[in-house]
Amino acid sequence: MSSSMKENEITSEKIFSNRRQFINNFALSSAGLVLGVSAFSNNTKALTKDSGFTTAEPLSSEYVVTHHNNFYEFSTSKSKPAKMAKNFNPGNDWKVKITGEVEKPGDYTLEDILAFTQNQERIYRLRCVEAWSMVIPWQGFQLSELIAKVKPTSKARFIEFKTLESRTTFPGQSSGSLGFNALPWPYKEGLRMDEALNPLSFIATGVYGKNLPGQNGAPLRLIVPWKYGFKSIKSIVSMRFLESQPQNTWHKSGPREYGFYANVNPKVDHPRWSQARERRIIDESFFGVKKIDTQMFNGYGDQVAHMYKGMDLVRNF
Ligand SMILES: Nc1nc2c(c(=O)[nH]1)N[C@H]1C(S)=C(S)[C@@H](COP(=O)(O)O)O[C@H]1N2
Ligand SMILES: [Mo]
Repeated sequence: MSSSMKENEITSEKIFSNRRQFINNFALSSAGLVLGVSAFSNNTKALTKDSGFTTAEPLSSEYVVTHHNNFYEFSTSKSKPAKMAKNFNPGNDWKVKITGEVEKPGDYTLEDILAFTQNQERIYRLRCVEAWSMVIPWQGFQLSELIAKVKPTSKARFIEFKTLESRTTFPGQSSGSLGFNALPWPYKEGLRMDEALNPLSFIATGVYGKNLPGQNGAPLRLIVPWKYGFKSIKSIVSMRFLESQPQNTWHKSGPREYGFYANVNPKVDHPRWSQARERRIIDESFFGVKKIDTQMFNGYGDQVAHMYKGMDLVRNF
């Protein structure tokens, strides 16, 4: 097959994804445009299935996305992070320290990173391990673009991510505030290199067209939509490229309950609750929501199942 043909395929996918973005904005903008959506709906579905970069499902409202959060550095309450993050507005001088098995280690500012990555929108399902979910329009860039820039060595097989550690910014990191330490700080997460390079792996710098608010992990956070929400680490200050699998915070705090892989899997229950179904949160009626079936890999199997071929997903939960 000629390389020009490949190029054509890439171009047409870009056009399609912009078109889908247009469709989704269209769908949001006013009720009068419902007609436009149905005219394209067949197309939207086919493309959704192909790329996973968007979905035709109803979006969770901006209000719930920014007022029902898990961010234990602030608080273990879902509603408090939005209030407590009011003064947490990091800017473009935020630094991400990149170390380990890379040819180009260094302190990269958000401004540097934004200059060599392409801004995109991704509409993803987010499935929390606590069995609730949302559909969220993120803006940001594909993680693989950042990885390509820092040039991992042939030894790099995993990446460890860390969240900012600062008791002044994050009262939840002081044992005094809760009477106990909710988690071992700083919050850490990890991905295998092929997972990190998967086109679905995304770094969000915005949501609903605005800079990421503090409570959602300002100024940049990971989004890995086929994994439980706790993998999508917030307010990242470091990325370490490693030969061996790093420890992740939730696995460390409860190894029987939370694994390293944390792929969404309706057949593998949490020891204390079922993972077969989830509460889809769309608007402020947080608990008056419909329950839906949880999908394997959160519905992203076409994009990610190949990475786990031959792996025991019960043992590697
Ligand atoms: N640093 C950090 N990252 C975190 C968390 C956290 O407490 N601290 N919570 C995780 C969990 S459990 C979920 S479900 C998502 C929630 O993201 P959201 O508040 O933007 O919806 O963030 C994840 N990332
Ligand atoms: Mo979560």
